[in-house]
Amino acid sequence: RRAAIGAALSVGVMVGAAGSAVAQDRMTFTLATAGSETDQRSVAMAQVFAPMVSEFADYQPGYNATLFAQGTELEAISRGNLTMSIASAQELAQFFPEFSIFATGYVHQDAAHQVRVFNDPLMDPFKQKVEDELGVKLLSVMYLGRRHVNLRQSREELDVQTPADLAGVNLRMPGTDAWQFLGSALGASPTPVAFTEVYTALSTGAVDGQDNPLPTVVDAKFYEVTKQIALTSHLVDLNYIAFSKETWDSLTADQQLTVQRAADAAAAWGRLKQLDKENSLADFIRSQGVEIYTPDLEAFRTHVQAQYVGSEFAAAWPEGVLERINELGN
Ligand code: KDO
Repeated sequence: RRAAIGAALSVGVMVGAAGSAVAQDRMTFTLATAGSETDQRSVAMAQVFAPMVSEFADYQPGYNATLFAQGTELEAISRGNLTMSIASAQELAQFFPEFSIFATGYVHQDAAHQVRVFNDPLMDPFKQKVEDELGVKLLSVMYLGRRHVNLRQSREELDVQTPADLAGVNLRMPGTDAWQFLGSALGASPTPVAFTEVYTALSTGAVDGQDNPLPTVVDAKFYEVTKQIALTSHLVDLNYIAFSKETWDSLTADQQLTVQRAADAAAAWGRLKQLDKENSLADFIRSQGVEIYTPDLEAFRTHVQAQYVGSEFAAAWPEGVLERINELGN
């Protein structure tokens, strides 16, 4: 009986919102990502998010940056041309420099730490600002994984133990300031290349290497065009499920709750899948002729962290936030 009343009420709301006697038009949630269809975040959205919102919305993903170029998605949402994206902290830092704290090397410790940080009140002013000034709601945090240095050179040609070993290495990093800074902080010479161009850049030798988590190395087949991975774990990388505030405001309270739950469920499902892949893919990559080894992590951590101290990035971090993030760690 409760359910029947609930259904009647929501039909009533829909009729009211549509301003006519017929049921409200279905909505379309369009998502743009540079990721592939088989990327676990894409799979999570298609298999978990989409069915959960299917009562009132059709989910329409555009993969491989076919809808919008990598890094332009947030602006597209802001302008009302896109509903959703899988946004990075580095992209948000283009608008709000303080977001670089979440894009800084060796800050997040693992997937669980990312979730604790995202759900902590420390995030509230960050989320609020993005909502107020960009018209974008950050619904949930997705796990991309531990980024490592993946090179064309064999280990015999270049054994990466410390940042000094990356001197002069032309390392592809995504194209924003925060990413490029991280590349320099690792000791390399960073070059911006869009994700969809990385395979070609590696195969032609336009770059010496790239950095991404193991599941991405497999999904994008970077193992075909590289010879080694130094497990630097320099960034435990995340993405936010970004959603148009305008679309959000047009939803009923019930629909908002459903969208929020669907985003959280997709993020949780994708996180487990990605962690699982991360833990099991090394053997496959090795079988493809790529050497995987652990460099001097202390040397990398110390060097990378030292580059951020006193940097223009650190100057934008609100007081106490780094300390709070560290408190939420292990
Ligand atoms: C990349 O360009 O290396 C990166 O991993 C950056 C991430 O923030 C994310 O956007 C990702 O690409 C794309 O979704 C493709 O996997």
